[in-house]
Order: sequence, then structure tokens, then C-alpha cells
Amino acid sequence: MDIATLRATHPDHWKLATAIRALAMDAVQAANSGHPGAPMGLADVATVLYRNHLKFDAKAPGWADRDRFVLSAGHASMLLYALLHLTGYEQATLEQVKSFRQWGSRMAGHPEYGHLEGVETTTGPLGQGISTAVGMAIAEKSMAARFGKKVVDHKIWVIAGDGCLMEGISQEAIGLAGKQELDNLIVLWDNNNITIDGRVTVSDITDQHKRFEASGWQVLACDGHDPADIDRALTEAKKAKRPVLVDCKTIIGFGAPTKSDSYSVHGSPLGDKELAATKEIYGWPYGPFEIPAEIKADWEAIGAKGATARAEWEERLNALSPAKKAEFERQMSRGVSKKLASAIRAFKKAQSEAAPKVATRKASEMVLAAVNPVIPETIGGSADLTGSNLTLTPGLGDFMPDNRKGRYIRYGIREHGMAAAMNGLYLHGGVRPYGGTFFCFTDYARGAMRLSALMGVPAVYVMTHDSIGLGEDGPTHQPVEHLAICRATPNTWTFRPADVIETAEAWELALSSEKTPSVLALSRQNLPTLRTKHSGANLTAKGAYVLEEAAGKRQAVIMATGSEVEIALKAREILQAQAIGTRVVSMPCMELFAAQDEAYRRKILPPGAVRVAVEAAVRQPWDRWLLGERGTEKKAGFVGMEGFGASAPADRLYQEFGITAEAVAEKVKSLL
Ligand SMILES: Cc1ncc(C[n+]2csc(CCOP(=O)(O)OP(=O)(O)O)c2C)c(N)n1
Repeated sequence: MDIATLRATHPDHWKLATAIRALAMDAVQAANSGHPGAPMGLADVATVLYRNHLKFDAKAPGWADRDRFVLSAGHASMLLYALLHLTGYEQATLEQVKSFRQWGSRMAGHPEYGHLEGVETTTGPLGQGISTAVGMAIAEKSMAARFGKKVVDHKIWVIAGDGCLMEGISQEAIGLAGKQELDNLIVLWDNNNITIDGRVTVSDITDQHKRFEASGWQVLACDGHDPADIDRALTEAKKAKRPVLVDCKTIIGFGAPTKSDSYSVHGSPLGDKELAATKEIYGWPYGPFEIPAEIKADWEAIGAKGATARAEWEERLNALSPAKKAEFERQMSRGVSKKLASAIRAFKKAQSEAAPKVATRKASEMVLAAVNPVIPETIGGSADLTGSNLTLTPGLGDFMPDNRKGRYIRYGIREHGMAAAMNGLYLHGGVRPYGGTFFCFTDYARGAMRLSALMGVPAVYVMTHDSIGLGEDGPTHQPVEHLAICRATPNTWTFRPADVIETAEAWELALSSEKTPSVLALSRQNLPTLRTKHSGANLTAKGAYVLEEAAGKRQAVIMATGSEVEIALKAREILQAQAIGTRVVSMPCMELFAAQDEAYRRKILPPGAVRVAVEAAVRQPWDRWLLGERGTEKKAGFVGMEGFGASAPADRLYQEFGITAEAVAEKVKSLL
């Protein structure tokens, strides 16, 4: 539909949509940076969505039963910011719009979760939004099964562009959503045939309809500039029995006289001349950021229309039994159940007595078997490595179209999609997600793991097969740089527990975390229980602690994590036999150790002694503890990996790569 027809046939709609377009153009112009084209192209779709379909109340951004709206095309951030401002979200003031993309503004370059109410997830890295939305849709189904449709019954709406659909992660998400028949998920595709390099067809000729249909989706289409046609498609989408793709044919930069339908309007300001000419075409005689009061009032009425539905929902919530209502509210507000600490304490007590020799992946399974029955909001899963990651515990049941109460997700071989879905599960509320794969394939999941950290989503990544200790699968599967990568990521706890007790402590921290994701790097090979004397205190919470004190004068400190703590203890025996007093420090989480006060760090790593770290991985993250914090180069050494591993049984690899108690003892002696 062209502008003249649209204005003539839908004048009310036209004014509403033009307000979005004008704000987007003005804000990008003022910031001298941003993406006006997509908001201009999407304004009609978004107006129909917010006006006629989206269940929301601008005055209650956290309403548990609201529809979720995910702008997967995060570069179109001004579309979302304009909608939030116009509909009356308190934080989305006009001042914020005017300071779009500037220091301190809630309206960041790309929408950021936690900066501005109404932003459901951080988007910008293309493909993440649509994939996160799949997790939200799963969470909705799970919550509805547990608490009933009377209190949980909403949709997840996504706007995704060509870029989102081209990213590989989107196929993982689409495949998962199709298999799971997520009929609460509706993706509106901004089909404008433009990306940054030009037409989509310069790089892609995929038939998206066939692609989505092949993955089990229903596909609808509409003219993305015809409000009646958009409304028809969205109405139909809500009735679907499967996830829905609505192909919205749009024109990027709709109405811009020389720039519409071209890449030139994708990611730069229109410029004063083009902007004025566009407003002329729109019949919008208002100055920058000027929205006529009656148009703002119409938008605010749209923002308020969900209030009745919300009040009715509150009545239904209050009709639940007090215990059920309290549990619903605890889970939605992500409160940590008191049962977690007591379950972990009992587990630690029993295991320190039993002292099993088990791989930490097995220890993790044992912890989960104790925790999952008492923490009903955990939802586990694995990227097709259940038998290796040991993430499934009895009684969870598979989450499936015919079993929405199942708490175990078969993610398939989709590490990135799994990580993004975990973000969505948590962001939706009511769910604490954990998911497993091989530690080496952190790389495949990393885009979404980084967003967990950036958003403050405490997802738990169960990453097993954490070193050359996995053995015969060889260097393709043996992580060496991954601990460094995880430790380099801000706001991420990288745990590498040494035994069953540290594994339980790491799980306790991970499941109590409010804003930090955890990576549990777990061994394939069996490890002895090192902490056989029960202590109620969570020593892993300190990040590092003295596991074995030096006998006699302390001359050396050996630091180690995970499977190498056993090696460190053996090295200590060798050294003590030669009257070299040696302390062993277990350091299951560097980030938590770094967060302790100076006095504690100094107590654990006092200056003066020789320091040797041993870890079957690259040295990089250790230098702070070896050379810094009062260590010195002359008295510091590292025993670990310098390159990739190899295929062989684990014991042979440890010998060949020189990660042995003898080598550690020799290293210490060479530095004395
Ligand atoms: C993972 C990722 N890769 C690259 C980019 C940079 N980028 C931002 S928008 C864009 C093109 C997206 O095209 P489309 O989705 O069609 O958006 P439109 O041009 O319609 O606004 C690219 C490559 C990004 N944001 N994320």
C-alpha cells in the first residue's frame, strides 16, 4: 500500500504510525547515529500489533501475564523506544528519546535488558532475539502447565529482520520451536529485502516460507503497510496450533524520497534535507521530537487498554490457594528457595563421609539429583549429550508438546540455540535454566553466553569434558583456551571444581546467583574426594582456599583447579618428603577469589613463597596470581598446556604434556 492510499484509507492509523517514524528519524538525526530505516518500515506493523493485539499495560511493565515483545532486529531500537515512550512507559520519557545513544541514557544504541522497562531482552547481535524468544515461549508453556492457564496465558511476539533469519542461530531456534509446537510464538518478519551490503539477494536466495514450513511452522503473509491486512494476519496467527512466521512485506525507510528501499537508509541519519522532505511527504508539519497532544493521548490510551485485563488477571491470581500464589510469586520474582541450602548441606555431609571417587560431571549429576526434586523451577537440558553431560535426573521428564510439565529439554545439537533459549527461559521468569554440552563447544554457544553475562542472567552452563583429561576424542574436543575465554568474560563465574564437595558448592552458588551466569567446567575422569571433613561453610564461595597447609616453613604455594588439584597434592607430598614446606591452594573460581578483600587474598597467597600454578589449560589467566598480587617472575612458574592436545588415553596425555606431580615438584624446586 502506498502512502497516499494509506493516509486516505486509514487516517487514524497513519497518525499513530507516523509518530513512530518521526521520533525515529528525529532521534537518529539528533544522535547523528543509528538506524532509521527499519523503524520507518516497521511502524505500520508495530502500530497494529500494539493497538490491536499485544497484551500489555504500560503502567505495569512487570505484569507476569503480559505478552512479551522481542525486537530481534535490535538495530531498530528506536522503533521500540518510540513505542514505549508513546504508550506511556514511565521510564521512557521524551528526554530519554532526545538523549538516544548518549552517555547515561536508558535508550542505549541497541535495546538493553535492565536499562529500560519494557525491554524484555538485549538484542543487537542478530539472531539472538528470535532465539531467546523460543526460551520465553517454553517458559510460558511450562508455567501454564504448572500454575494453570488462568494465570499464565500469553504470547511471545518477535520482530525479526533478514539479518536475524540469516544468522545460523536462527535455524537452531526455528528447529527447536517447530519440534516443540510452540503455538505461543509469533515471529513478524520484516521482509524488506535490504541488508547493509544491498539487496538480500546479493548473499541469500533462501525461500523463507519453505524453510519455516519445513521446520514445522505455519507461515502467513501480509502487506506490511496495510493495517487491515496486517490485522488479518495477526488475528490468524493467534489461532495457530504451531509457531507462526508472518511475512510482512515492507519497504525500508518507507516514504523517504531518495533513500527508501535502499541500504543507504539502514544505518545512518537521513540528513536534514531528506528528513524534511520525508516529513513533507508524511504530511507531518511538526518540529523535531514534537508529537501533537491528541496523537500522544491516543497512544497512551493504547498503553492503558490492558489495565482491565490485568485487573481481571489479578483477581484470578488471588483466587489461587495462598500457598500456590506465594509459590507463583516466588518463582516469577526469582527468589531462591530456602530448600537449596539445606539440600546442599545434607549432600555435602553425606558425600564427605562416603568420599566417592567420581568425575565432577558425575558429582554434578548427584547434586542435581538432590536439588531438582526440591527446586521445582529448574529446567535442565543438554545439546544432545545427556549421557555425557549427566544433566538428566530421575523424575524430571522430557518437556514435550504432550508433556509441558516436563523439566528436561532435548535441545538437539544446537549449543547456541540452547544458550539463547536459556536466556529466554530466565528472562520470562519462573524458571532457572541449566544446560550442558562439551566445554570445548562453549565456542558454539558463546554469542548467547556473552549476552547472559551482559544482561545479568544467571544461567548455568554445565560444560563437561573440561580438558585433555577427556582423552581419546582428541584435540578437536579438548578445551585448552576455554577457561581463559570464560574468565575473560565480565560478570561470569567460571567454576572448575576439584571434587564432589566443590561441585556441590559451585552448584549452590550458581543456583543462588542473582545476576551472574555460571560455567561449570567438569571432568570426564574420576577424581577423589579431597574434602573428607564436613564443613557447613561454602569454601568455593571464597574462590580459593588453603586445601593443605605447608608442614614446617612454607617455601612454596601450589595453586590448582579441578582435576589438577589431585596432582598438586601429590606434588606437595614429594616436596614435603624433601622438607620443602608446601601449601596447596584450590582455586575453583578465580572471579570469586578476585572479589574477596585484599586481606583474604593475601592470607591465601602470602608474598615470599615460590608460586606454581597447575592447570591443564593455557597459562594466560594465571598471571595475576603468579606475577601480580605480590608474586614475582623469578619465583613463579606454570605447569599446563602450551598448545592443543592430542588423541590418547588421558594418563598418557598428562605424561606427554608434562602435567604430573613430578613436573610440578621439579618446577617448584627450580624456583627455590
Ligand atoms: C551477529 C551480528 N552480525 C552483524 C551485525 C551488524 N548488522 C547490523 S544490522 C545488519 C544488517 C541487517 O539486515 P536486516 O536485518 O535486513 O535489517 P534492515 O536492513 O532491514 O534494517 C548487520 C549486518 C549485527 N548487529 N549482529
